[in-house]
Amino acid sequence: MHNELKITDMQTLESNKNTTKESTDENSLNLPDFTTDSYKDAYSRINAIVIEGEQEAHDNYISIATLIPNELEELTKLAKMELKHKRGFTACGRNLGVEADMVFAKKFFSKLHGNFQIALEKGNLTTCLLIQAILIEAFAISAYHVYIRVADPFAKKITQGVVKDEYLHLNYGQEWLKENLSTCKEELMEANKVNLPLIKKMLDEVAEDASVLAMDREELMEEFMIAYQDTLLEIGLDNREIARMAMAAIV
Ligand code: PL3
Ligand code: FE2
Ligand code: FE2
Repeated sequence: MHNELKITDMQTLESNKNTTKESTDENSLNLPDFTTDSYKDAYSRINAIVIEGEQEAHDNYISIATLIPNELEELTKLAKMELKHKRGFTACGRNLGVEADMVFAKKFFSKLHGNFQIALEKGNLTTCLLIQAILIEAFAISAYHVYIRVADPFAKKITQGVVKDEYLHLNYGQEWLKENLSTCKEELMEANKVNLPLIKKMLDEVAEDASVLAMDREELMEEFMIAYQDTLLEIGLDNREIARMAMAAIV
């Protein structure tokens, strides 16, 4: 119950923030030219990353269900949303006449994908949830928020729908980790230490292409840290623990 309220509050906050930002952008006509070769070239990689990310997210929720069989129905629901997201972003690329560079995207996710697979094999549910439901979802949320402000009208509408779902996914992981914090804290910290630096690396890797789409690197980092820290606070970690975890990104 408390949880549902929280989602609503967050969305209200976020959408308020977006409205302000968006109207500023539109007023100043600050949107990029979506038809240039340089825009399309950058979009072919960014779009592929998002498509691959949504597909892997689907696969990861299905995999997580093998570790929590009594959550199969809920996790299948989350997984299905990811395929819908994938279809949405595929349409965004098609709409701009861009072919997604899927080879690039597979490589982009490979390290994180590998770590998820190892955790899955070992039955390390906490690590799987941290990677997919916290780190990847917070990354997606930050990217989509920034993208919505500078997207073409077609993609903007689709991304607005998607980002709402991503909060449900983040929330799913958050609630499980909150309920099990006493037994999963150590694994959570360790998994974070290994995987947060990968997210930071991925953000650095995508920054140049993102800037061609008028997405600012600092803004991406800021949005990521907001989603990440909020979630850790909800899980029940204190400020010192959160600071320690966040520090893993800079060392
Ligand atoms: C989980 O539901 C989805 C995971 C996707 C990961 C997305 C990473 C985003 C990288 C930066 C992309 C900017 C957004 C552009 C959208 C076409
Ligand atoms: Fe998604
Ligand atoms: Fe998601």
